[in-house]
Amino acid sequence: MSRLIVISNRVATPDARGVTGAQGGLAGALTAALKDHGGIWFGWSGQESEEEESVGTMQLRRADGVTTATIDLSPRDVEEYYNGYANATLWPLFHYRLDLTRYEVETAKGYERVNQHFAESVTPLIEPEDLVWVHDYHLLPLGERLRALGIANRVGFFLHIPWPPTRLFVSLPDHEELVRSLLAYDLIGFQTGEWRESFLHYCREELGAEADDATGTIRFEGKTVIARTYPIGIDWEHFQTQGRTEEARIAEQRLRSSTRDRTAMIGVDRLDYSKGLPERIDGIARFFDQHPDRVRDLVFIQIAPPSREDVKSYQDIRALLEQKAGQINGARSEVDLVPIRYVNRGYSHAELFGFFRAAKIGLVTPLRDGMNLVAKEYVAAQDPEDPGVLILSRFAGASQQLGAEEQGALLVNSYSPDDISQAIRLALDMPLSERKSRYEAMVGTIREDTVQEWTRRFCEDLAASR
Ligand code: ADQ
Repeated sequence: MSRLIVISNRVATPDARGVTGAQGGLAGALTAALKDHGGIWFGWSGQESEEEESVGTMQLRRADGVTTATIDLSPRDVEEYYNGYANATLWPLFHYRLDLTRYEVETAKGYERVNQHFAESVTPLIEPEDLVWVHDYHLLPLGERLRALGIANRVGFFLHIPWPPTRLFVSLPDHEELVRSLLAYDLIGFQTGEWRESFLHYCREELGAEADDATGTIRFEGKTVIARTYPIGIDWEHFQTQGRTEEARIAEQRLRSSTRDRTAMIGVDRLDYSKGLPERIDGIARFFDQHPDRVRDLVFIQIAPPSREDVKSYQDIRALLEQKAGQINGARSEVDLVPIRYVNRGYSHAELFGFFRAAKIGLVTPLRDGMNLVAKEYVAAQDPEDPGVLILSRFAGASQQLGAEEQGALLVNSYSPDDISQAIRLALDMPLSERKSRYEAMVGTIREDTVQEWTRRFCEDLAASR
């Protein structure tokens, strides 16, 4: 078996592994794949160096059978590449938020510079037979940079977020250059058919490439690339193990005893405008307006740890959310009742399991999301004999797997307060038999299409890509 070189913006170093966040399942799965294949995980350490320029000092560490290699970035690189082009240009644009997308020549240059720096740093670590797997929007042009440095290996790329429709994507000044650079990969993976379709559409319409929908084969200027879908899943076994811990039991108990005879409804998200949090609060407010007699039936718990706090749009969303939650609580609270609990911190997966289990409604309403693993975790934490109801945005990649007609999740238009309000009412009143049948329609794919399966499929296809 070939060795595997994983390259991503951040690396789950041994001491940070499995703490919280997307890192949890993904880090576990990539670590397992690295153990099987042997190899190295390369990326940014998360540290800023003292130097003006990012210099090539690399930290190599080996623990639990996995080698990680990290570099520090200069403050300027962090500002231009990470806070700038990645998170203030590509992230909003790829989540269809042209209104928040900033186009700055300086940050675009910083992005190019750091990709070049990544390529130069990782190249000496790559051996001729290695499989190279690059992750996410921070590193779109990395494949081309590696090729320019003589890397002839099979190199694959996976995009964790949506690919935007062509009409939006062309607003990026260097859209063509970026896509041309992507065609240096052998295999490009997307979360869903919708994002893959948008990418093929761009290649066909804007580049004049030959792109076959059925096979995903793109031919352009003598190059052949394959675009496929690999919907990411959760680490089912690990999550269930977490669910059996004392920590999970205590968390479940805490939530149950503090909500008593009310139905707990839960939202768990990184604090990010793509997650539709203010719109969600508007939906809940609409529910209370339409059903004032039911204010006492429901407690909404929103867990949202801050993220990317150096980016202005993230500071704005936080302020807006606090204001909206405050308004409803001001208008609807009683001495013994606060309808919305808004918690600004992260929890372990064991605790989240407990909270999900105690909450009879899971409210997952992003405005746009590559996949959304919280939706899958919510279902995975339910008691099969008395499962809760998942309300899921039709704009999350996960809706394509979990939201078949009249089955699985209750799908909503996350921009519509009326839609959210109606789904909450349906969920509150849903009989056990329907809750069970909807749960059963979702749980099979979540149990089977795990993050391990996702890793295995991608690596297998990459190995077979030439
Ligand atoms: P994210 O945008 O971070 O990921 P998501 O898929 O929901 O979104 O993953 C979040 C992870 O973080 C989940 O495992 C969740 O449990 C965890 N998490 C969230 N809030 C937490 C909290 N308060 N405490 C602890 N853990 C918390 C990006 C894309 C997604 C895509 C993933 C994986 O935006 O669309 O599904 O990558 O590819």
